[in-house]
Amino acid sequence: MIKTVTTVPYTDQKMGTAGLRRKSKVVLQPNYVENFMQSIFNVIGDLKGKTFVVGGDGRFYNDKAIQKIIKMAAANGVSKLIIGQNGFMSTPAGSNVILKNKADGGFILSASHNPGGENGDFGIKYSNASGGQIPSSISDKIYQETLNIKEYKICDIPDIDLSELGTQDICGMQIEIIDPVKDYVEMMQNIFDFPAIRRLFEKGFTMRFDAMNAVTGPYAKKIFEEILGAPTGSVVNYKPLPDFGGLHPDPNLVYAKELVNFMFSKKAADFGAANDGDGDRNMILGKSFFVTPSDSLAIITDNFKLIPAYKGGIYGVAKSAATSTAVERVAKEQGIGYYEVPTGWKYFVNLMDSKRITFCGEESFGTGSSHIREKDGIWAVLFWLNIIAATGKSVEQITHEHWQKYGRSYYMRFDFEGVETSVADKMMEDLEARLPELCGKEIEGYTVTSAGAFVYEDPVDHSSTKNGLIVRFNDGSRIVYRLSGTGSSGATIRVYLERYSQTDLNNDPLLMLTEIFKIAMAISEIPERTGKHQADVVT
Ligand code: VG1
Ligand code: CO
Repeated sequence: MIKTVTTVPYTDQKMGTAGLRRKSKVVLQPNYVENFMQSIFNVIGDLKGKTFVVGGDGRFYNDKAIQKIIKMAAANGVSKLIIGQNGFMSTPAGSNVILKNKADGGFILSASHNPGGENGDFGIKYSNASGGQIPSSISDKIYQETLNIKEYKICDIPDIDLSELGTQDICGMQIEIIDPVKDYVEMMQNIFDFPAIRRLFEKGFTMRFDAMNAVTGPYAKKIFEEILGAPTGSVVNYKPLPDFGGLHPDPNLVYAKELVNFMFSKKAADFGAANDGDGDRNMILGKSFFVTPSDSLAIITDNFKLIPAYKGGIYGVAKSAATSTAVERVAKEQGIGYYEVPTGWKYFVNLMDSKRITFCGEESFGTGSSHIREKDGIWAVLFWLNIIAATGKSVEQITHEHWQKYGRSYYMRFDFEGVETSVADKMMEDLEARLPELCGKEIEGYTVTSAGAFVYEDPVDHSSTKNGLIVRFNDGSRIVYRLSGTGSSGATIRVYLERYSQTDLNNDPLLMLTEIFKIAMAISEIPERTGKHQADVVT
C-alpha cells in the first residue's frame, strides 16, 4: 500500500514567525503539502514509536491536507496520530494534547489570523514535544530539505472518516480520534474559579464572545454558555466555516468590527471578547472600552493572586520587544523575573520550560501562560472574567485603577501592507545603518537615548536572534520597526509606537502619539520610499 512518489522541490517553503503560510492557491499546487511534510519527516528521522497530534482551524483545505498528512505519516512509519474529530483542533488545545499525551509533536493546519478560503491563506504550524513551535535552528534544516526533496512516501488508501471518536489502524499506524474540546475544557476548569464566574453570570452579568466563524466557536459555546451559564446567544459566529464567512479572523479593532460596534453601542454587554482563526489570540473589551493587549498582559500579571492556579506565586513574565513596557513596571513592583524576546511565541518556550516565566504576551493580541506552550485566546478571556468575578469591578475600572497605580503606556501599531519586498528590505537596512547617528540627538523635542537592532540571546540554548529595530527616547517613548513574518504576499512594515505618562491617563492614544508618529516616519523615510503617508491598518 506504500507508494513512493517522485517530486520536484518548491523554493518558497520557508517557515515564518509561526509556521508555513501561503495563499491557498499556492498550497493547491501539486505535491505542495506532500513536499513540506516529507521534508519535516526526513529531518525528524526515525519515526518508529513516535506519536503526533493533528488538527486544524477548519479553514478551506483543512479536510484535504489532513488526509494527506495521515496517509504520509503512516507511510513514513509514524506509530500513532491523535486527531481532532472532523480534523478540528485549536492551536492552544493542540499544545495541551501534545503535553498531556507526551506526544513527540504536532501539526495545526492554520494560517491563524489570516483570511481563509480559496482566495485566502492556508498554513501549517509544526510543534515538537515541548508543545511549542520548533526553534529556527530546526525550521532552517527543514527549509534546506524542501529545496532538495526528490520523493515522498504515501499510503495509497481511500480517505479516512474522521467523524467517529475512537481508535483504528490505518496502513499499520494507529489513529485515535478525540474530542478536541474535552481536554481543553478540563484544563481551564483546573486553572480558573469556574464557580465564581458562574455566580457572576447568575447575577445577570452579560458578555459577547465573537468566535469569528473560526475554531473557537465550539470551545466557547461549551465553556461560556453551557458550563458557566452565560445566556444562549452570548457566543456569536460560533460555527467554524471554511472561509470564516468572509471575515478576516483577526481579533482587533479593525477586523472584529461587528463586535466593536456592538460593544461601543447602547446595547453593549458588560464584557466583550474575540479570538482569531486558530484560537490563540484574544481581544478584550468593556462597555465602550478597549484594553490594549500590552495593558492586558500587565493587568493579568498584576492580578495573578486572584486566580486559583497562580495564587501560590508566579516565576516571571516575558513580552516581545515590540510589546509596550507596561508589564515591565508590574514585574519590577512584584519583584519577579522579566524578559524581552523577539516576536513569535516560540521564543517564550525555553523561558517557560526553565521555569523563568509563568506569563507572557505580545502586542498582537496574544497572551498566555506556562499551562501550555502557545498563546491562548480563551485562557485570556477566562482570566479577565475571573478578575471581574473576584473584584466585582468593570473592565474599565480595572484598567483605570491599573493606570493610576503604574501610569499608562499609550501604544499603537501601524502596518504598511503590500510593500514590495525589496523596498521594505532596503528601508530596514538603510535605517539600521543610520540609527547610530541618531543617538543623543534631539528630534521635535524628544532626545534619542539609544537606537539600534534588537538582538536576543536565549538564556537557555544561547542562540542569538536579531528581530527589528528599536529607537528609545529620554521620556520612555519608543519606536519599534519590524517586517512581518506571517504574510503571504509582498512585505508588511510594522511600526510600533509607545509613549509613557504617569499623570495624563485619559487622553486619546492617537493624539498622544502624533509627534512620535511624525518622527517615526521622518527617520525611516517610509512615506518617500513606499508612497504611503498613512498606515493601511492601525491597531
Ligand atoms: C504576527 C505577530 C506576532 C505573532 C505571529 C503569529 O507575526 O506580530 O506577534 O506571534 O503573528 O501569530 P508577524 O511576523 O507577522 O509580525 V498567530 O495568531 O498567526 O499564530
Ligand atoms: Co493565531
